[in-house]
Amino acid sequence: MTNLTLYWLIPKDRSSRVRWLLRELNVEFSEQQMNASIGEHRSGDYLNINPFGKVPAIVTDNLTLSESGAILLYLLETLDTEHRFSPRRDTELWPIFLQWFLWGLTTFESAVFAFNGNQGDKERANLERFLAPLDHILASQDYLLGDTFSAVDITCGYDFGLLSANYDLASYPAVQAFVSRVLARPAAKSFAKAVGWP
Ligand SMILES: N[C@@H](CCC(=O)N[C@@H](CS)C(=O)NCC(=O)O)C(=O)O
Repeated sequence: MTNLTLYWLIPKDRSSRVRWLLRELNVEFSEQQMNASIGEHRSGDYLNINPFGKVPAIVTDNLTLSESGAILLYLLETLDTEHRFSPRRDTELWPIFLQWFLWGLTTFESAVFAFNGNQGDKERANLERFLAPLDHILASQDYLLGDTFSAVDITCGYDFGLLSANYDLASYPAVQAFVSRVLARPAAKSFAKAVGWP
């Protein structure tokens, strides 16, 4: 893939997922940061890239694509040919990968955003219903798919990074260790810094 440009707004927006995977894949890319304060993403040329005025988006020589999940799946399909970050399609792990991938982009992401937006009892309870079973799962495995890091640890790791800025994970030690493990990866460095992870 040649001449990939990643469009983004602020260091912890969802472009972090894309940047993280691109770095894991060792792909060279350019970045185009837009000025959120003047609404650069909601006007002018960017609306030709994403008419909804949302980031992230990527532009390559022959493709324009938005939605962080779609971009990740596309990058995996085209660049992760050795399946270092996603299982082969003919294995039992593939549907489980999809389950976690979409859980991180929908169910869990909305619980985290709701909690970060309004740290009320209802939002906290909704979040903790996920953290308790997750802690149980991660007590016996290092990553969401098992022993091996994969792109679902990026979709969900992004959510955890955002959450960790507002929520003390100490009551969920296996989750806390997982977050620490994935955010310590060199490819996650700029995102970890943006969310204040030590
Ligand atoms: N489901 C989309 C969500 C995109 C989204 O809401 N992006 C935010 C930044 S993380 C955005 O563009 N906000 C600016 C705005 O809505 O004006 C994805 O995963 O890419």
